[in-house]
Amino acid sequence: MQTTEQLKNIANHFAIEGKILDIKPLGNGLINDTLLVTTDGADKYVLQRVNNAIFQDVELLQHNIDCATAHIRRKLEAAGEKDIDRKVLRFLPCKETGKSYWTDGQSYWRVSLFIRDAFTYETVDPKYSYFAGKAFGAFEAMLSDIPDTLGETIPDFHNMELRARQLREAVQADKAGRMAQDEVRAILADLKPYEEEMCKAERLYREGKLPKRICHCDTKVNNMMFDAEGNILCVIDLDTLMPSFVFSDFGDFLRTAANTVAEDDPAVEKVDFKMDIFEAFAKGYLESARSFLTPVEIENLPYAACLFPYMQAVRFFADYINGDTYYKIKYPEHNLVRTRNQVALFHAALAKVPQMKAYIESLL
Ligand code: GN1
Ligand code: MG
Repeated sequence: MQTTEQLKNIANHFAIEGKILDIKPLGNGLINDTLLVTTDGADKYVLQRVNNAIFQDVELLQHNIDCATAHIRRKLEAAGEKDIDRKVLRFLPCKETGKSYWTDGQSYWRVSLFIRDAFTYETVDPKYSYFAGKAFGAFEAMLSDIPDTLGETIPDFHNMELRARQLREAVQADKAGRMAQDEVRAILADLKPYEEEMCKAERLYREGKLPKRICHCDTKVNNMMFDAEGNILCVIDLDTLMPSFVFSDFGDFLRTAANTVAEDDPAVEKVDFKMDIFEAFAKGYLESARSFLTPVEIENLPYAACLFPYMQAVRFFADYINGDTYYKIKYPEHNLVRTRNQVALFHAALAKVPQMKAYIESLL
């Protein structure tokens, strides 16, 4: 990690106003390095190093973000919204190139305006869940007519067939020798019978029955900012903004918000899928997204609520078997603990599919 002096030099490549006073870590992201920049001026900034081992085409990634934030900004302006810098992220241009990132040839950095008086949460109650549903539906709706072509910043990011294949490859390579553990083999056996059903989205897509739309693709609870009253201001962490199935945004929010515990809580017996959170989110989401969703998309929202814990279990598990090369970990078994948790959440969600279906139908 860089010294504060080095970080200041990096941040000074951007059109920051005022003199930088301090730079310190911010948030709980598992992929990028995120820092808060304080200045002697009115604004604070967020400095991020994009993890370019994971996001290999930062040029494309920033293109997506530039187009999407500009499009949303235009819509908010046209709607007469006030305080727009708190409702959509604003990235600063690099002083030398005018681009929204700066690179020293190895690392990629960017700076955005820090959103004032905003809060992120690791959990939400039903009221906030309803707001979040409305906000994500509105986010997708705003981007539904974006004129630019956006690319996949991680190709096939939420493709379950690919994730299942990556797990099979990890098992075969057994790079960290972890297949010797009984529990690892037991988890594998637990996941396997559901694989085909969970790959349904890709089949529907191939059959021409399911569209791809511009989605956020990382709708974890802690990726949205609320104001003091609990209204959503904006969504953050736009690196995975790309064409995907709407299941991504619906499912990933519930994966974090409807879990009774955090995604890495070792107390698996406490894991459950909260139906009140599901109902509130589904209600809000359908209110703002119903106008553009197809019947196939709506009908499969309960499937999405199961798919995301399943996919995340597969991803954490593959990373554990590979020897922890993707997600940041805080202790050696962290990815295994996360896997157990997500497997439990998957089973809990699956058991509630009939209730979820009945609730969605009651909304139509
Ligand atoms: C990562 O960067 P962060 O922590 O918001 C990951 C998501 C996972 C999530 C699991 C690019 O998100 O897909 O769902 O961790 N992002 C990427 O907590 O892989
Ligand atoms: Mg994040």
